[in-house]
Amino acid sequence: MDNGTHFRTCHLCEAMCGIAIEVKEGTILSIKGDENDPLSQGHICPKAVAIKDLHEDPERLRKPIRRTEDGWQEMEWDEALDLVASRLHRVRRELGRNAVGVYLGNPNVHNHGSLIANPSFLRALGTQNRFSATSNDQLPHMLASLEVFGHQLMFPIPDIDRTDLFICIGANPMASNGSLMTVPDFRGRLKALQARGGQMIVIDPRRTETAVLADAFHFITPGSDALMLMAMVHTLFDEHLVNPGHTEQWLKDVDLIRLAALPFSPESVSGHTGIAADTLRQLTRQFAGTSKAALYGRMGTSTQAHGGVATWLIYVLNILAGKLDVPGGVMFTQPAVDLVALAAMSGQKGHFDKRRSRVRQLPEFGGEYPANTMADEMLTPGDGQIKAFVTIAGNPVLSNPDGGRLEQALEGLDFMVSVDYYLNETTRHADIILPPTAALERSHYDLIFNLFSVRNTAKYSPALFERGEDARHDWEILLGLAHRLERLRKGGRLPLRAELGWRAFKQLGPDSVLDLALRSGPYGTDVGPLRPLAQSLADLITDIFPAGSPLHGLAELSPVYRRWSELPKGLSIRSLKDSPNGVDLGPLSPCLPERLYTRDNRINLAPRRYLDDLDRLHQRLSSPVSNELRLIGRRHVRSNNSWLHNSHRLVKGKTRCTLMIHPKDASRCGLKAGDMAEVSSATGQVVLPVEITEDVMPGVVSIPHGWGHTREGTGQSVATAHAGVSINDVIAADQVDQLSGTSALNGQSVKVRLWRAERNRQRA
Ligand SMILES: Nc1nc2c(c(=O)[nH]1)N[C@H]1C(S)=C(S)[C@@H](COP(=O)(O)OP(=O)(O)OC[C@H]3O[C@@H](n4cnc5c(=O)[nH]c(N)nc54)[C@H](O)[C@@H]3O)O[C@H]1N2
Ligand SMILES: Nc1nc2c(c(=O)[nH]1)N[C@H]1C(S)=C(S)[C@@H](COP(=O)(O)OP(=O)(O)OC[C@H]3O[C@@H](n4cnc5c(=O)[nH]c(N)nc54)[C@H](O)[C@@H]3O)O[C@H]1N2
Ligand code: SF4
Ligand SMILES: [Mo]
Repeated sequence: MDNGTHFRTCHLCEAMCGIAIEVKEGTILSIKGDENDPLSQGHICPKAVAIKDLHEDPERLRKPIRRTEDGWQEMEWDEALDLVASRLHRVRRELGRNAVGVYLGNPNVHNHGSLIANPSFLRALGTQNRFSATSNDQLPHMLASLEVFGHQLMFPIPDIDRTDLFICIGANPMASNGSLMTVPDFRGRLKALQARGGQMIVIDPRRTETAVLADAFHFITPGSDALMLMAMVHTLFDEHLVNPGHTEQWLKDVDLIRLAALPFSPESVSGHTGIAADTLRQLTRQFAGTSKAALYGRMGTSTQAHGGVATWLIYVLNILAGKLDVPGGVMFTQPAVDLVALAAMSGQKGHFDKRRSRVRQLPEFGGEYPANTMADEMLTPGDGQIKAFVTIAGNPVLSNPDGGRLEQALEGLDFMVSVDYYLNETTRHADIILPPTAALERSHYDLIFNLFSVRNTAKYSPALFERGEDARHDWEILLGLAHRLERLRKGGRLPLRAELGWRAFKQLGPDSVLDLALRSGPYGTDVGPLRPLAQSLADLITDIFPAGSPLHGLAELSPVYRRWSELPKGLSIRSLKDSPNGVDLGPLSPCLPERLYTRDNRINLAPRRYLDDLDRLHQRLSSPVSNELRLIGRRHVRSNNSWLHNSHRLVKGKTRCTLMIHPKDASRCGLKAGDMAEVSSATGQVVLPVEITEDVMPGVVSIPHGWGHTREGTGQSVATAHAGVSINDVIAADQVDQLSGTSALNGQSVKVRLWRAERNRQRA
C-alpha cells in the first residue's frame, strides 16, 4: 500500500465516522478523524484507533483451523470449504434441511460483501432455522415499520441537526454513538441544538453519559415505557393536542388509538413508571407544542417485555403530534443504494408470523426465528432438531440470553462451523473456523447505515492493504460454501448455466453489484440532455404498469424517475473513488406519501397485533408495583459488544464490568464499595465488583454486556486478562416481548447479595 494518508469509514459501530489512516511501509502510523468527511467532520471515538490493533493482532486467525484430538490445526482453504460443505450436506441429507441452523451476528451488517453474499448462502442452506442478532436488538423497530408504513426498513430517523427538542428514551448515544440513528459526533450536534435554543430530554433508569448533558432527565422503571408512552398518547387526546399536520390525509384509525389510550392516564401509570403525572403531562405538552421535535427510543425501549408496543407508540406519538416527515422531526432517509425500494421491488418488504418455531412457538420475522430459542431448537429432540450449526460474525454465547445453556447446546451438536477471525467463547465450540480478511483488506461501503443516517451521504473506500496471498473475504467464503452446497444438493454437478452463473458472481464480486446499484439508483447515471425524454418514458411506464410489476419498479428506481429529479447525479464506484472523503447528498427531506409501502397507501396507526397485545399492558397496569431489583445493561464508548476486548488500549484502566447499584439498595443487600456481589436469577449467577452510585435509579442494577471472557480454550489473551462476567449468564432466554419474540434483555428481576466467599470470610 502506498505511503501516505488513506481515507475510509470506520466499520465498528453505526456512526460511519470518516477516518484518515496514515500508512508508511505497510504499517499504520496513525488513525485520525477525517475533517473533510461530510457526515462526521472529523469526529472519531477511541475505538477507531483500535482498528490498528485489530489489524495487527497476532491472535486474529488468518487460516482455517480444525479441531483435532491434538488441538487446533491449520487447513488449506479448499480442503476446509469442501469438508464444511460435505458435513453440512450430510446432516441435511440424513435429518432434513432444518437440522442445520445458522446465526448471523452484528458485524455482517457492517460488511457489504457479506450482505450481498449472505442471501445466496442462506438459500443454499435452505433451512428455516435461521437466527440473528436482530431479535436481541432492533426487531421491534422493524416490526413497527412493517406494520405502520408497510416496509420493515422504513425507519423514521430523528432530524437532529434541525430539531429544537430531542427526547431520548432508552438510548445512550454518548456511549453508543447512536443506533437506528447514524449520528457521528452526537455531542457536537447536541451542542449545536442547545446553542440554537433547543433542548434534550432523557428518560432512562440510569443517569447516563447522555443524560448528564440533558436539559431535563427523568428516571423510569425498567420495562414500563409502554405505560409511559400510552399515558403520553392519552394526554395528547385529553388535552386536544393531536395535530398530525400534513400526514393527517393518509392516517388510518386515529380513533382506535384514542380508545386504546383511554385507560392509561398519567396518574394511573405513575406508580409503575416512577414518573409523576404532572411531569408526564408537561413533557407531552412540550413535545406537542414544539414544532420541530423528535421522540426517539432504542435498546432500552425495544429489548424489554413490552418492546413491541413501546416502539410502536413512539411512532404513534411522532405521527399524532405532527413530527413525522417534517424537517426537525423524524424523517426518512434517501440513501444512494435505496435498499427500501430495492427490497420492495423484489417483493421483500418483510413479513411476520408466517410460521412459528418448533419448540416455543415463537413467531418468525423476515424468515428468522428469535435467537433466544436457538438452544431449545438444539436440545429438544424431534423432527427439525438442529444438529449442525453455522455462525457468521457472531458471539451468541456472550450476546444471547442464557449463554450458559447455549454453550451446553453447542456441545451436543454433530457439527459446527464458524466464519470468524477470533477463537472466542462461541467459535471455540466449532469443528472448523473459517477466518475472513481483516476490515482494512477489503473495500467498504455502508449499505445499511446510510438508511439510518441523520444526513444523506455516500462514501466508498477501496481495500487499504493487499490481502494475504492465502486470505479470503467473507463473501468469498460464503459464496464458496454456497456453491459447494448447491452442487452437492444436485448430486455433485450443476447445470452449465447455473455453474456459469456461480462463477460469474464469484469473479465479479460484490463491488460490481454495488456499482450497478449506485448507477441505477436515485443519484445514479446522469443522462444529460436526454433527461426530459427519459423522464417522460419513466412516467409512461409507471402510469401503464401496475405498482409491484417489475417494469414499474425499475422505472421508479431509475435515476431519471421524476421523484429524484432534484437529487444530484453521477454516483458510481468510480465517481466515489474520486471523492475519497465521501459525497454530501444533502439533509433529509419530506417524502410522503410516495414512500408509503402499505397496500392502501395509508399510514396504519393502529395495527391489530398491537391492539391485541394491549391486554398484557392492562394486566401490568392493574398488578401491584413490584419492589424487586431489575437488571439493565449498559454500553461504554471504549467497547463494542463482545469483540473489542483483545485490544489492550481499549480495555486498560479501571475495571468496567461492574455492578452499578444505588446506595439504598446496596445497604439493603449488605454491600459496600469494593465488595464482590453475587447477582443471581433462575437462569444463573455471576460475581462481580460493586460500584455504588446514585446514577442508577433505586431498584435498578446495571451490568454491561459483552464481557465474560472466562471460558477456557479461547484464543484472546488480552480479553482473558480483562475477562469480566457475562450479564447474559443471568438473563433468562424465555422472557421475551410476547408480541414480537424479541429478548427482554432489560428489566428482568434478579437477586443481589454479598458474594458467598466474602460472606464466609467475614463470618470466620
Ligand atoms: N444483555 C444484553 N445482550 C445483548 C445486548 C445488550 O444490550 N444487552 N445487545 C445486543 C445487540 S444490540 C447486539 S447487536 C448483539 C451482538 O451480538 P453478536 O453479533 O452475536 O456478537 P458480537 O459481540 O458483535 O460479536 C461479533 C463477532 O463477529 C466477529 N467479527 C468481527 N468482524 C467480523 C468480520 O468482518 N467478519 C466475520 N466473519 N466476523 C467478524 C467477532 O470476532 C465476533 O466473534 O448483542 C446483543 N446482546
Ligand atoms: N461503544 C459502543 N457503541 C455501540 C455498541 C457497543 O457495544 N459499544 N453497540 C452498538 C450496537 S450493536 C447497538 S444496537 C447500539 C445500541 O445503542 P443504544 O440503544 O444507544 O445503546 P445502550 O447504550 O445500550 O442504551 C440503552 C439505554 O437504555 C437504558 N434502559 C435499559 N432499560 C430501559 C428501560 O426499560 N426503559 C428505558 N427507557 N431505558 C432503559 C439503558 O440504561 C441505556 O442507557 O449501540 C451500538 N454502538
Ligand atoms: S463512533 Fe467510534 S466506533 Fe463508531 S464509527 Fe465513529 S470512530 Fe468508529
Ligand atoms: Mo446491536
